[in-house]
Amino acid sequence: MARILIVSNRVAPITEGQVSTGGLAVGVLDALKKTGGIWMGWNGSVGSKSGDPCSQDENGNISQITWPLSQRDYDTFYRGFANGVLWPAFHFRSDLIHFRDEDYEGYRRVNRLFAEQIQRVAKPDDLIWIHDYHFLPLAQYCRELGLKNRLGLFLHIPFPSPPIFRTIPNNDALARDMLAYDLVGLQTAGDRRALHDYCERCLGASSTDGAITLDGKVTRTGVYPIGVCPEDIQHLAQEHKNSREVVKLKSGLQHRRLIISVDRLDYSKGLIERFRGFERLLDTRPRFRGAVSFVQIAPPSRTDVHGYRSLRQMLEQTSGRINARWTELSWTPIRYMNRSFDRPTLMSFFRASQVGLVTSLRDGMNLVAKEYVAAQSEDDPGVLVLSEFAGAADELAEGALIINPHDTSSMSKALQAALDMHAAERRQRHQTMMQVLKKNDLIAWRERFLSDLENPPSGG
Ligand code: ADQ
Repeated sequence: MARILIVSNRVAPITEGQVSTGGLAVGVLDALKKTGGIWMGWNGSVGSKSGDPCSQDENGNISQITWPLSQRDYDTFYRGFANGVLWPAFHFRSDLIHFRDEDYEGYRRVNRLFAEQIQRVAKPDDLIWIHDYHFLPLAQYCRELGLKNRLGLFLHIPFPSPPIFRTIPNNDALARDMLAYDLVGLQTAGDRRALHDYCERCLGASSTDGAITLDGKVTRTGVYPIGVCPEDIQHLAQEHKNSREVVKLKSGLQHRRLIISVDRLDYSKGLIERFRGFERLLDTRPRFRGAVSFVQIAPPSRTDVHGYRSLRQMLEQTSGRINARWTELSWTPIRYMNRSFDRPTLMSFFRASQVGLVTSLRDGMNLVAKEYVAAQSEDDPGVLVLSEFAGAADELAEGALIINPHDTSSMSKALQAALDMHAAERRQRHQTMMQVLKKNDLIAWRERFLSDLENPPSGG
């Protein structure tokens, strides 16, 4: 197979074979570990000049090439356009769009810089796999520099419906540039349909199931739901089930049942709705008072981006209010922690809990849902309560209890059903979901994408 060159905005440092929080970093690292290759992008620091100094670190079979961003590029490209315009719009929150011309110019400038960095490293046969919404126009800049490599984009987040995509200033230029990729991969069939619809209706492109054609150029599209490595997770969770952190968690619970949620602190994850759903459970079903604890782990992210700070305040207020209302001398209903845990600890927390609660208002996939299922014991598994608006619901609908996170009373009913569910039904549902996770694991995701990128259909 050709050498693989992966480009993502942030290249996370690898310590002891792991990267920090974030679905993309976890997915990319696990995918690269098996094949080896180059991983290029921002090193997370803000320097005086973007792209300089460029450093290279070797980590087993993975070579990481990284550079800083200037303050101006960080403010405009990262904070401004990528996370202040594209992230909210792609999560159907046009109301949170904060557009400024200089941010859009910064977004384009940084995409051009990334194209130059790729040009310096790429060999003619490399497969270039670019990740996420930070780089919608990157292939176009690579082509302008004369790169002939096959270029693929995987979008980790949803693609919004056409009326919402149209709220993004310069949406037509962005979508045209996206079509410079050879392959655009999406998480779900719905995301792909939305991209095709937009290109047909707003750009006048023609489209078939697997391709979009504009001005004679054909761009393939495909659905590649990102997966996890279920055996690795099972193993981690099992191995650490009596770790110091788990013992501490359990001793704090004093044999109470546990509902767990883990997310980056982001408005797309439906955290407020979730707190309200749990509150409704306590309100309407008194037998759970004092008998169930809810642990929410949510490390802050993008604290300097518009909207995130106020969300954090709202969450503190809501959890504080609920706790003030229900706490007893020996029981605190919500334990809300703004911190991250290492992967083995997190997986063993999943295994120690009876319910995994995922309430995204929009989510490309949601790896936490899949990790929760993979971490369970086969004999006595917990139940996944999952939002219909997470991409994972397409695959896990048969085994999870599916909810609409805006419907507080149905969320509390689902929580009750999960907490009361008999072992036989839990095992049945768990088995169903494990079959899907094993079939569509992270390796399958990587191989399907790279094979489609490397082998265009005849004539493509
Ligand atoms: P995210 O929005 O980051 O990912 P998600 O898919 O849930 O969301 O991935 C988060 C990852 O970070 C998981 O692997 C989780 O275990 C880890 N994590 C979260 N909180 C943590 C904590 N407190 N401590 C340690 N680890 C933590 C984006 C898209 C998703 C898509 C992924 C992958 O928004 O929709 O599923 O990319 O494509």
